Amino acid sequence: TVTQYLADWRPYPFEVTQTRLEFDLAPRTTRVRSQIGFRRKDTGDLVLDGAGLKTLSLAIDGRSLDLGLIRADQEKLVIPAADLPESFTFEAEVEIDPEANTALEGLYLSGGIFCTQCEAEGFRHITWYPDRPDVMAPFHVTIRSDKPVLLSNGNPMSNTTKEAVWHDPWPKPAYLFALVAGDLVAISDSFTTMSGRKVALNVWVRPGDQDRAGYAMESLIRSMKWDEEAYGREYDLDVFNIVAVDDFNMGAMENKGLNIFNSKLVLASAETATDGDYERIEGVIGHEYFHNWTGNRITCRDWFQLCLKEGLTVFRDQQFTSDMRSAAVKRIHDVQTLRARQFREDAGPLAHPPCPDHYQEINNFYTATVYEKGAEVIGMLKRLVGEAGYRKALDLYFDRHDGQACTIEDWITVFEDATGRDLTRFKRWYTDAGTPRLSLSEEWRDGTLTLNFRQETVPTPGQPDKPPRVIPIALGLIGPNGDEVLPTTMLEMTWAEQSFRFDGLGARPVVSLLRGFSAPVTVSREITADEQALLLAHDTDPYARWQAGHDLALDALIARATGVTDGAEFRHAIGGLLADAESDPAFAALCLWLPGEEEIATTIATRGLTPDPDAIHAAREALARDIASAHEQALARLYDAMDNPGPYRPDAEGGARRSLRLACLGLLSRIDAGKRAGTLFGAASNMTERQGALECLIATGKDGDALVAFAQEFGSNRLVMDKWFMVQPLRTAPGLAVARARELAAPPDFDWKNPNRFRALIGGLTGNHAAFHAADGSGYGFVVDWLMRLDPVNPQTTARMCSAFETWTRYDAGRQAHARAALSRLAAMPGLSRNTAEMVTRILA
Ligand code: B3K
Ligand code: ZN
Repeated sequence: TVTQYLADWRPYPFEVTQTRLEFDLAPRTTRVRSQIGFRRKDTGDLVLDGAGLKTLSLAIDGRSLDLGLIRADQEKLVIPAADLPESFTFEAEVEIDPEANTALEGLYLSGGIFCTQCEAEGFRHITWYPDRPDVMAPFHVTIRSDKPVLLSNGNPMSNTTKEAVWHDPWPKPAYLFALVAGDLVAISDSFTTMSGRKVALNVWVRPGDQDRAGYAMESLIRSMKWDEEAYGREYDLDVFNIVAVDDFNMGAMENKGLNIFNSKLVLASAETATDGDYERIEGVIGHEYFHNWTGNRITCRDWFQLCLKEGLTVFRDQQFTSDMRSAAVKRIHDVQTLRARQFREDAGPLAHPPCPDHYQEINNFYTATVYEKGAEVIGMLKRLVGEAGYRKALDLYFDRHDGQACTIEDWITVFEDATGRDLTRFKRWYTDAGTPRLSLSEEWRDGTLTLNFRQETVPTPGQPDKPPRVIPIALGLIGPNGDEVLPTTMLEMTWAEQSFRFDGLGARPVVSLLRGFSAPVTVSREITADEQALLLAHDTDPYARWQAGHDLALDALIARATGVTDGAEFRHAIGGLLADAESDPAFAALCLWLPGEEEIATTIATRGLTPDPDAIHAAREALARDIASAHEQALARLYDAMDNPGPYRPDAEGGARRSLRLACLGLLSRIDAGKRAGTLFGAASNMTERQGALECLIATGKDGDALVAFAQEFGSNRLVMDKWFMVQPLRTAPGLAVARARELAAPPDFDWKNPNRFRALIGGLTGNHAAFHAADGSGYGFVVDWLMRLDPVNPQTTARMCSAFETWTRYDAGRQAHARAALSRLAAMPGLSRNTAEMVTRILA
């Protein structure tokens, strides 16, 4: 395996003036003819990438080239500089086999639909090309096929039966190329941009799925409007196409003018999709659309800069969702995801900075760190330069870099130039891995509160030294009577230790720390349960309020799991919360969902102890039961009050009521033997409540009839059946879950080559903390068996799922031995893909 280093990046010595492609599609033998115009910019050979191609002919300006120039082992074609004029046309004819392409990279078939996935390095599976993001060119594409709908990037030029021609005038790198050919139908609409251009919009789905594509279309229109209003960015082609396919390695892809989506992020109806599904659809439609400016018009110079487009585009989709729904709820959700996925990554063997400087397989770096931490870093930048500074910087970014392939360095420079700030030290957030730990100690004397902060980041793989970072600390002060005595104030910490003083205070206040989660750090501070309860009751910052309740719950759970005391304070605090729940159902729901077992384990590990998955599970169950018994009446009353009469609407208000209802149901199920869940499962007319009730029934072991009924009703809908495959391993009591997963994995229903189905079942089990980490190693063994089966078929999805093991060293010796044995078995598999090999090696290192 070859490691790629940022330090080795060199500009490509040629410019591509025009790319012409002709496809004759056939499942086993697709012909691709290319004509690529090159112009020399610098000295050097012409090096092209190609992988798994059957090359039929190569030529320069019509002169045939010797096929011996192909270095198949390196997946390169090298044409010596001496054989090349200043400007020339390179031509190739190759044959590829889409049907055999189970890796879903390049051109492949998904249920009879030809489609492509080229990011990061898929285009080299289609034809010979400089497959790197800094080589940009306009594309001219001809597709010949019997399929009725033939699509590519850009604008349609001509479209006769069996042949379509597309032209994309905007220079783009090959990773943004896309082609689709299939028996598809569209729901169509249009959008008039702010300068008055009318754009045709289509969402293409399989015949029969049209009635579930409406929400995707509405989301697209909202995204286009929002990007004009919030960023002044307008769409730039005559058409915008979205296509839904069933087999896809991730969520969706921002190909220029032709976004390709995993069908689960397009198709939704009240009966088949949950509130969470709707919110994700809106967010991802937005995300891919926003890439048109942040990713496509301005792209990345190399893949080390991936977070230039991903961090920024995630940040933009987060802003979009907060504007469309509830900003407070969105922020809390984002913090939850960041902690669950990114902090965990940052604390283990896979830790890497948002801007890594080396990799073996770039597809392994589409991570929570590059995406979610990349977005947090932009949030901090925005806090530091302020709303107006941010807007100015972004305008300059689009102005200065439109049409270019850029670096993080360019991005930071734009902020420096627009605001006059020196951001040299801030850049560490991009280059340093690890989550800083922020400690606070307080001194109180004569009306003066002194806050002493310390920051520290523990070493991560390859980065032993961690200099201090610039940390924006937003805080407020809450007086003992609940009044806010200091509104949100932004402190800027730049040193390892730093103190801040607040004078003239009457009584000692409680610090509402890290408001809005102003920096991605962990916090350690002395705070009593009473002070947390005060913040939970009175903090004016919704995130900080929620965090106070959450910390109270976490402390209660950890005390139980490690055998200390019980969480009486949290139980009491819940009482106050329930009394006031109807005024803000979304907030109450967020507080009622107890911290998950994985988060409890992480927190215990951070405190230097060894988490015991069984004890954690038992503690969480016991606390939930206690809360349910102590507040049964209030919970039951709220559960009834949060009924949603009238037609289902996937908006924030309805979603808030349903999530509170389900949070109450989850607690009540622990003491009513699943009675309410059974009733709701039978009566609910929307999937949110349906699935919520089903999960409760599975957890209480009362699921037999419901699962049969569910499968009968939805057996022919693969997206809904993915839920059926997911909730069983996820919610079954830990002692029974592995056996259940094994049963579900038996043929013929487990269509494991479909990534959604594989992730549903195997990912469902890895999400069941105490089951995956079963003391006898059965969870690890089962998962590795399946990873070994999938790897030869689909390396990308296999490699991603290896991250389930990234926490293995924090458990006890017995579990570690089982995990090591399972991982070693995977590592030793003959023919292991480069993707999975890199992941396992890093995890075992
Ligand atoms: N850019 C794609 C992800 C491509 C992943 C390649 N393994 C989707 C997105 O982030 O919008
Ligand atoms: Zn993206």
